[in-house]
Amino acid sequence: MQLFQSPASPFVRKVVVTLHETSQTGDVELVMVTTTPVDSASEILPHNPTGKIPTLSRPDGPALYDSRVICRYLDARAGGKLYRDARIWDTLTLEATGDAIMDAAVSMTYERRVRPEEKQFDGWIEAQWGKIARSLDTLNSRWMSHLNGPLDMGQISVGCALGYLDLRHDARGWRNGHDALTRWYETFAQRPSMQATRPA
Ligand SMILES: N[C@@H](CCC(=O)N[C@@H](CS)C(=O)NCC(=O)O)C(=O)O
Repeated sequence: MQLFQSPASPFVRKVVVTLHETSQTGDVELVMVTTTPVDSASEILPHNPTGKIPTLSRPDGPALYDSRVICRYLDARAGGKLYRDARIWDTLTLEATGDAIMDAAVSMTYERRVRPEEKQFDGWIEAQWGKIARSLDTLNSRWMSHLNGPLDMGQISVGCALGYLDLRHDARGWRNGHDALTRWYETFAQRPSMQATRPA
């Protein structure tokens, strides 16, 4: 299988962390691409019409996208320990929360890096940060018991989202007012899967 990827993408990191956590790194070749909302990588388009990463091509069926589909596929392929039936709705909602932080944070990055300066919209960027700030409050106040439980895809998504905030939006200081989440992330970020996928 081939994973179209770029190491700075938090959505890609979810997938690669999942490969590590399920001992499948040897089954997937990582193919580096550069793709943006206004310039899709041509290598991806035959597999994924949206041009987005991560995209996983596989020999026995159509390519898979987006990260939620790929992670669930890889987990099922490895025996299914990251989406446990007993708490599936919580796991999926936590994964969606991590993904929503990534969506907003990646959008903020694109606004500054891809959109021409004269068209950039500060109010829109602040509204994206508002989504992130509210999500951080919710994680810190309602989700710590789940985050501190057995490893699942919700935790992986939140861990990758927080890692991306450090990478691209460090100046926002996401840790302020989120002590429990900060403590959890300090430990989670030490996992070998997270250490092996740290963006440069
Ligand atoms: N919902 C998608 C989001 C993927 C995504 O937005 N990836 C970004 C890179 S971080 C991308 O490919 N951007 C190019 C584009 O928007 O066309 C997922 O979970 O995989």
